[in-house]
Amino acid sequence: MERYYQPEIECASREQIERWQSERLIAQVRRVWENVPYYRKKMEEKGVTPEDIQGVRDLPKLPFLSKADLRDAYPYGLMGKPLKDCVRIHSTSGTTGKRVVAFYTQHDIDLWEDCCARALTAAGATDEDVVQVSYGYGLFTGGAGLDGGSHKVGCLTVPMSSGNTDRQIMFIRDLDATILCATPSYAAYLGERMQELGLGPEDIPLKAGIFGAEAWSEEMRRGIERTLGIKAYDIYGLTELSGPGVSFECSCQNGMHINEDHFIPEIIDPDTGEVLPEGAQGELVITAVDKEAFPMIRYRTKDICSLTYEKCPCGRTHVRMTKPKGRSDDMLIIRGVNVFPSQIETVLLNHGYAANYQILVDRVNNTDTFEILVEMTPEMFTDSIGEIQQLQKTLSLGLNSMLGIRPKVTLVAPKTIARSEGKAVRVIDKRKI
Ligand code: DLL
Repeated sequence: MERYYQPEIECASREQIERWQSERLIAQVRRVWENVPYYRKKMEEKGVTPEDIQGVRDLPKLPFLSKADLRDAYPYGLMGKPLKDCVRIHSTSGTTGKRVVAFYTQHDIDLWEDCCARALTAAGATDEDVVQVSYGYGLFTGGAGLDGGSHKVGCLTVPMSSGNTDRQIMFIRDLDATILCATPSYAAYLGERMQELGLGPEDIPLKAGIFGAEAWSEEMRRGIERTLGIKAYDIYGLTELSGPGVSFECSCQNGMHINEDHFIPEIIDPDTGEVLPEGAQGELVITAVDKEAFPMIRYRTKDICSLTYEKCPCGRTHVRMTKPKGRSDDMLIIRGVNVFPSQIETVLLNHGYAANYQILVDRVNNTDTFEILVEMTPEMFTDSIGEIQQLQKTLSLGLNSMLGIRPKVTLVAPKTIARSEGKAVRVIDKRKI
């Protein structure tokens, strides 16, 4: 049995990690200065040259890159290598504006797969495992990333992609799949479908799942762990920074280790851009120090989280980030109150509902309307109007105490909210602001 564990990197001392980061940062800044006119101009505007960057501590001197820059420079303006050296593109699932298109050299693919292999290993994978990859394949990074990582670990890889849920369940059972990779909402749906088919956790051989690409709560984790009979691990990443595997959970399930030999994290105040101290919550900014084709420096992820350098019992020394509680741009401002979909999910799951809900926001007569459609589970289904009204009221009050604003809650029959095979669509905001 072989494991793809690299303790010399993953458990390196802080001094060693910073030495690697500094060396790689200095070289990356120089490469970008020479090869990416768009970023060089940004550096010139900020009055900084490669000579000013002598190590990680100089990172704050560099300008940020944001999604707006990616849009400005679309599609080729941020490339660090000529097209002939690139071997792949991937793209985001974003629905508004131009999609992000990211480029990869073979070296970039190797380091990305390395990150995904570490994530699988942290979830217990060895070359004896069968990994079913149920993230979408294609432009989305989920399928290709975990597939590549699974190959690196030496697992038998089942490239299922998403969809056709009954066939997914059949393959898990027939091929003895031990690890499932999917979005958490799709994993929850698989569990629901299994229950409908009369199957319990004892009927499937899965032992672990690697779920990410969208925010999910601890309550949702417990639900998936229960219905699938597995340990559910979080994995984080974004297309601009290769894809899944920027960070991943270890068996302690207490924050995601950022692959610090490849990525340097910072937390900033999203309004002022000021770098915040360890433990403070803010926007995650990542510098990719050895990506070649799409070299992101101080990229603003928009994801809100915090960092801890505290020792992790698993032995890995790479810094941990908390689960992103939502994106600063996913945050809804309703009647002036900041609302994150994840807060709503927590309340619903605490009240025994499944995470099938949709948030509807509109503006009528200059006032925001705020309604949440919540699916009843088959066990709690009732068609007594009195009972439904009582349940709606209880939920609405529960949400009010979490959010500081009271939504209208409408309970709907089981299975009426459309399921997604990829990322769930949680918010429908019809306001034209
Ligand atoms: O979602 C990459 C990915 C694929 C990650 C599979 C994990 C597993 P994008 O489509 O570019 O890439 O979306 C990136 O998704 O900025 C976060 O807002 C969100 N996101 C990704 N992972 C998590 C997570 C992929 N574990 C955007 N928790 C990011 C919360 C996540 N949000």
